[in-house]
Amino acid sequence: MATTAIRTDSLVAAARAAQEQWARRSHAERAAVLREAVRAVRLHADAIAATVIAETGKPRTEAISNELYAAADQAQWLSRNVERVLRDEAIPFTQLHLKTKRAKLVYEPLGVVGAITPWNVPFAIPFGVVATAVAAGNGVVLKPSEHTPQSAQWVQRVLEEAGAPRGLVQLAPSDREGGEAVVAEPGIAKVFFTGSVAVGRMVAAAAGARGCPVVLELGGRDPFVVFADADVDRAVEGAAFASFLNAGQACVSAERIYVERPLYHEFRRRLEGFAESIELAPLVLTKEERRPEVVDGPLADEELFAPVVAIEPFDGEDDAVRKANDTSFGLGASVWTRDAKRAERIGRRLQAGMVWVNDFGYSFATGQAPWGGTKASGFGRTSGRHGLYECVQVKYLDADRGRVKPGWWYPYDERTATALRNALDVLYGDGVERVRAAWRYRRDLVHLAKRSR
Ligand code: TXE
Repeated sequence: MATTAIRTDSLVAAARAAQEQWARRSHAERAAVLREAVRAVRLHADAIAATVIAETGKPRTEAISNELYAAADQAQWLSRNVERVLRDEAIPFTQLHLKTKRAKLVYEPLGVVGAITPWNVPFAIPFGVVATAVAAGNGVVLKPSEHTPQSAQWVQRVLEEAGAPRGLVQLAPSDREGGEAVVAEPGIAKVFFTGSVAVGRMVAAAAGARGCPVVLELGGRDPFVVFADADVDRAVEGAAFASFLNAGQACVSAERIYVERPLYHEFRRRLEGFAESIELAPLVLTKEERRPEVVDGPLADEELFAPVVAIEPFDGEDDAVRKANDTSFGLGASVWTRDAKRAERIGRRLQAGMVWVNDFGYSFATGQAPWGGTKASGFGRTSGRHGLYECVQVKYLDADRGRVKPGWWYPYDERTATALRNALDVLYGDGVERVRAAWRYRRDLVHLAKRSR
């Protein structure tokens, strides 16, 4: 622990040294680095995919679609949008008594942040968190999973090759103690944790003990709700993909399928048939060879993280929503129906951070979509403008020339208190009521105006 703690301290110091000059670069200069990062991801695409496959064994298709596409899209979106999202924002003043005010919101980097990431998506998840934090002007100490340290090295290499200052992205020792040290390190301004609920809560408690904010991207038990009017071919293939992608080792994998009763038996039979055609990679940590399994629901309210999906029928929209929400988790969800109004109606009722319609999970590989959950699945967001907002602190910056003195300053007296009371009806009254108050209290307004000189 002592060794890790010393290294973490020096990692933070090195990241801060780079971050101080990085924070002075313009949004446009930072965006240019993110644009270069897209090129670097493509340049090293095959090597990155090979590293991910070597460390996780995932199929090449998933190493490309779920890792490279997600990273390239994240960097491209950041390069095109970081300036728009984080540029200074003028505050409009419509209040009569503040019409001489000028102020703006400025979005300031946090300094050096910590990222702690899991083994199941070992390049795209750390890349997305780190690229967003860097785009916002921060330095990052990345603590990858102990099972996939090589994939994480590509994150540092791609961003440095793209022009991020050397040292801006530091790699912490990948063991558990490395994670604990990042959380405990006073120089870490915020921790972005992606992982299991149990560890996420420990991290949040440890960070909270020193007043350090966190974003928690935790586990899920996603519902997959199929109405009888759905496109059955698409829903069956979608269910297979959502349930067995990465051999079920995906935070948003479908773990509960609910099918409207008239379609239930046909859907289950076809899903089981389709599942027989799917070859799965061995589980990452145990190397266990598993076949896709469709079992009777409901199961216990625990994240399965395996190629197993529970299926059961439902009767009507309320029953579907009740069953889908009957879990402590709330990460993703999907609704399958040809009725767009119903899809939105159900989607609004599902307790989840992300609801896909006649599709699953694709927004992970889109830079514009926020990613994250609710309930036990965590809080805060990575990706998109909400992900950028998590990486800054917003400051209200005034710019008053000091020519008008507020009427409510000292000296206090009854005359002024009464004038202020009456001015309330003038400033916040509606329509005619406001005009009448202005006439009735015109001497009070003159009194306040004289005090403001
Ligand atoms: O998680 P763990 P894993 C979730 C997924 C599943 C888990 C799988 O749902 O629950 O991640 O990944 C480090 N202090 N998501 O097994 O064990 C550990 O070394 C500090 C959700 O890796 O929680 C690793 O780097 N750090 C996600 C990281 O924490 C500690 C998408 C996660 O480890 C630590 C993908 C400690 N005490 C997977 N103990 C989403 N919601 O988007 C361990 N670590």
